[in-house]
Amino acid sequence: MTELDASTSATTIPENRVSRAKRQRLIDFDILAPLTILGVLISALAIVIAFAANQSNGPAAAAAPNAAAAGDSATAGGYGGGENTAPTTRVTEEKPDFTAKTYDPVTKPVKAGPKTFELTATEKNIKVGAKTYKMWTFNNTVPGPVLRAVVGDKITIKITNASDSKLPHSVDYHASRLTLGGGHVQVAPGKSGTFEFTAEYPGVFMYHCATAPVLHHIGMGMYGMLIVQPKEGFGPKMPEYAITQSELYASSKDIDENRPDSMAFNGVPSQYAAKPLRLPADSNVRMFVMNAGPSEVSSFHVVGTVFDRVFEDGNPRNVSFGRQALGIPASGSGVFEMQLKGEGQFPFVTHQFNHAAKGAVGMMISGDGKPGPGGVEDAGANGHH
Ligand SMILES: [Cu+2]
Repeated sequence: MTELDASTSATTIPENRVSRAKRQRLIDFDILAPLTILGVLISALAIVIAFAANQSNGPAAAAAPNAAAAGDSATAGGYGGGENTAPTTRVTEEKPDFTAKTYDPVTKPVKAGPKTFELTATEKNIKVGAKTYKMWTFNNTVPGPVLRAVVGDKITIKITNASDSKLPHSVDYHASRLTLGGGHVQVAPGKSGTFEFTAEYPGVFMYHCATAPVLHHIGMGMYGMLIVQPKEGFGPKMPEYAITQSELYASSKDIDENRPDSMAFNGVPSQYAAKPLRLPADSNVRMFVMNAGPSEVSSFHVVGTVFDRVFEDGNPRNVSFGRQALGIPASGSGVFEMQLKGEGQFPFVTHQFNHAAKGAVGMMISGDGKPGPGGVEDAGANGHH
């Protein structure tokens, strides 16, 4: 059983808070290298079937009639590839439209009831650290806003595509059981669309653009997190953070060939190493962690503690105890509860350290951050004392 103690939890997080209005950010990265391969295999199979049956249908029509009927321009609703739409070179000398600010990771429980979530797809030049990237976003942030609901809530999605966009965009909610996750609503520039679903399972769910090729739309920044609380809540009250890991790529070729130039928690590499999350001494913490990918795996770990409880994919029924790390596949997630004992420094990382070195690293500081008892002593001339 967990040893979490609600009495030691803090109700507020003193630093690093940004107003709720500024909490909307999105980076949409993609998930779909394996599906691209699958799409190729399915297409190849379809060609064989079509040939054998002497049909004149294209492979997509033979392999995925429902997707074709949905009117999407790409095979398998955009999940099987599609024409290259991402910029050949993303890192640009053009003037940025704005600089990515520190993404507020603080999230709080919500009450049950109908929810309406509005997302606006935009195409912007965003300065991230030293570079300016061409990005596609939800609500001008990467990741998009952290959304929160309760099991049983009726959720209405309104998706608008900015009038100065060049491409159609859309959104696929992994928490839904709709056709294409809602991606059947493809929205042209200057238009809006809507759909509804009911959240059936608790968890930490990805949403992302579902316009072909999905790999590029996620790789360009169109993704975010929807937390669905269990009706009874996740557990004792404590500070909560939402963290999304993702990859940043310098070109469409790098997206296709999986060569990230940097990695990030919440869109900006190393932002919480530069501005640590500060908590009182002995705080319990609950982290909602999702891996947006599009193509890499996260090995989430917090240095200096052990996870009391981990809910894989965010569902409390998928609980395990005393964990050091959780492998999080692209679009996977977890809820992590832990205690930051005493006062000290607690880095959070992907323990796949080539990615931590590229920016998937952050820091929590409890109390004054100074270490507790213990330290280095001089061993003396004879090597012991
Ligand atoms: Cu898109």
